[in-house]
Amino acid sequence: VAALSLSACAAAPSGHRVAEPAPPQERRPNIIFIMSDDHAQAAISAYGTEIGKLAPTPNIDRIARNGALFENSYVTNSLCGPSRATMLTGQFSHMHGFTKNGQKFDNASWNWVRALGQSGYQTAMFGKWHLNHSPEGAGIDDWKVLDDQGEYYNPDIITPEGKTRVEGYATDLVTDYSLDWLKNRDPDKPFAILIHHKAPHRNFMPAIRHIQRYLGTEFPVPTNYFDHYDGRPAAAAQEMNIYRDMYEGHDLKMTTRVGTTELRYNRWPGAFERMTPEQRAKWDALHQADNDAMNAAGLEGREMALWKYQRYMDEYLGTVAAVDEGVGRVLDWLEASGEANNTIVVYTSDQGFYLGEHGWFDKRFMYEESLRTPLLMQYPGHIAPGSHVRVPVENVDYAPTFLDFAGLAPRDTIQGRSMREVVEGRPPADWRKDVYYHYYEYPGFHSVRAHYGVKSGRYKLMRFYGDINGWEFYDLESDRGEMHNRIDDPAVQPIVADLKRKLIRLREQYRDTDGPAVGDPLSDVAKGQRDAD
Ligand code: SGN
Ligand code: CA
Repeated sequence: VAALSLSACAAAPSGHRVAEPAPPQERRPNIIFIMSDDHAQAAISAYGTEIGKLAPTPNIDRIARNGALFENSYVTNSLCGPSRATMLTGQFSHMHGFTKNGQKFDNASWNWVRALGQSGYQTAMFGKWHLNHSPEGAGIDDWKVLDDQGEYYNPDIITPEGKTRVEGYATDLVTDYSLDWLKNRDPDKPFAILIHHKAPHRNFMPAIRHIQRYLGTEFPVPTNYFDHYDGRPAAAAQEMNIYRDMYEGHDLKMTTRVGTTELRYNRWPGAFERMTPEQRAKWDALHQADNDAMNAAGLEGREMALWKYQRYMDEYLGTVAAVDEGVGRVLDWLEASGEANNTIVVYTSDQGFYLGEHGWFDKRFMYEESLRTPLLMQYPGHIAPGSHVRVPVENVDYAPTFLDFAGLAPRDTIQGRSMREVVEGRPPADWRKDVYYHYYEYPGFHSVRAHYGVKSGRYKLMRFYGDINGWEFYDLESDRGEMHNRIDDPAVQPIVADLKRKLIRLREQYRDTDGPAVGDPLSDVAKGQRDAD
């Protein structure tokens, strides 16, 4: 019945829908859009990963059980601001203009949340916005956001009234704000709520109750943890090694010596200084024995690198635990509210993240772990429980999907495509086969060079440009870890030529003229740099 009423709604002219709210039995679906920050697919148990077995996410997994898990979900630019702007507008970075963090998103530009609001939805956003100061002017009815990147403990919260420091743990606060809004909203309107957590973003600070959750759990070290980056100059030039580039105090919470709580190098002490004395005392006490043991052992070289990997996993996955609990609280509320059958729930992240693959943390590269992002979606009666979506989707597809489910007409500025048929189990024959990617932020944190590329089935072709100028080619079927750049292998030249043709077509289709043209010779470094500016 719900499906019929939706298509009836979609067929009506848009003016009609705005003026006359649909009768109750034809209510348009609510949308709960939950997003975390830097959450790798590998850290979600529904994805069937080794880490997921040791650090399960039972509540996020409920969404997959109730609905669909996207096996091939990608971002167009693996960085916070660009990805969020893409999700709001349905456009690639070069079209919405937010190519690098630190740029400003024009809140007045079109976004799907405002469009739903204008058509009769009640809308809200809680958590990390990070597109500029706040969502003021973005057409969202109610919001409370974290300041900039947000802090884990006692974060500064920006509301339309101003900025205040609130005591509590960010993930719990964002969940509390969201539930409070859901319980007090206008019951006669459909709603769309954005619940956007800071976790598990750097500097990975778990809630007190989760600090020791994974102490003693031995996580499997990725086989390419000690990668030497042969044949991959951009991978060699990055600054995102766990063992070399993490700040030992800030990121890994390592102390200087046995018996002290004094942290090692900590570039931004504010994250700890803002804790209350009680929080800090508990924090220190819960880390003490493990830190003392590390200092007493006098670890060096390889042993220290392996210790750091385990500590990184403890902290990162510790922050995921609170996100998972928050998702559980929202789903529990939804089930008790009677709205579950008429509500779409989405769980995603602004991009993936490295959990030690290639020795890394952070994201940015077009390699699999950060190109991929988790995506799970439930909508009872429309999405079959336990279904798997295998076709490639990208974060440009979110906005048109929400419009479609809300019965609104698509917009020609949107470059993505509604995933509705895909998720309802009838993917259109002409669905995309190739995934286009473009990363810009260089110079910048972690020194990842600008690059664009295409992923087409088992193959991937990437073009780095600027001061490191070159192509990379991978066959993911024989080289899942992307360790062997076969760009010069004569055997694959026909495939490379085909991928270059695809890349030319994609850049035309999406109107991306940034960076060097596909046909530009590699020696033309200066041109690459000019175009990158
Ligand atoms: C911060 C992090 C970086 C991270 C960027 C971008 N440092 O600067 O490690 O790459 O954010 O992240 S931190 O120690 O200050 O957190 S993003 O999610 O906003 O794109
Ligand atoms: Ca992020």
